[in-house]
Amino acid sequence: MERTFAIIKPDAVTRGIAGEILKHIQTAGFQIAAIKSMRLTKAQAEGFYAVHRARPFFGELTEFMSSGKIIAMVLEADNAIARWRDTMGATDPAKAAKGTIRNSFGASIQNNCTHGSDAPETAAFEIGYFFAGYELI
Ligand code: 3AN
Repeated sequence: MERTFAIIKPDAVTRGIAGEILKHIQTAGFQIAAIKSMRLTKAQAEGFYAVHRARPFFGELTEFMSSGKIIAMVLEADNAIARWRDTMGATDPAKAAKGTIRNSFGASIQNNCTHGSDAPETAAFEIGYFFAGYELI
């Protein structure tokens, strides 16, 4: 069993489609090992996306991620990191495969409904950024 970190982003929560995305997650065979709803401050969003600090969209991205509530999750499955990225689809919803979350619900590269860790090291950092050890028992 592998763990990955996932977010239902503010665009999806605001549109009231978090339930549909959770259903998609469960149908795809993930166990939800931990889940919480919260609103990030700008500084917390900047810390989370620190690897993207030099990118031109960093300000816009962290504004967006702190613009409303998110749902943060730890997902568990065999090969969870790659499987969750396949379930989400490509970053750009227009390029995401049919049936993926981003293709079904995403509006733009920024407003693409979900986040997923891209490697074991990022999963470890991201899970630790959002969840304490006692929340993951
Ligand atoms: P992914 O989330 O698919 O791993 P990354 O890591 O390249 O994609 O980008 C992180 C987040 O930054 C994306 N989920 C998206 O919201 C945002 N993003 C990526 N590229 C752009 C862009 N060109 N313009 C605006 N936002 C972007």
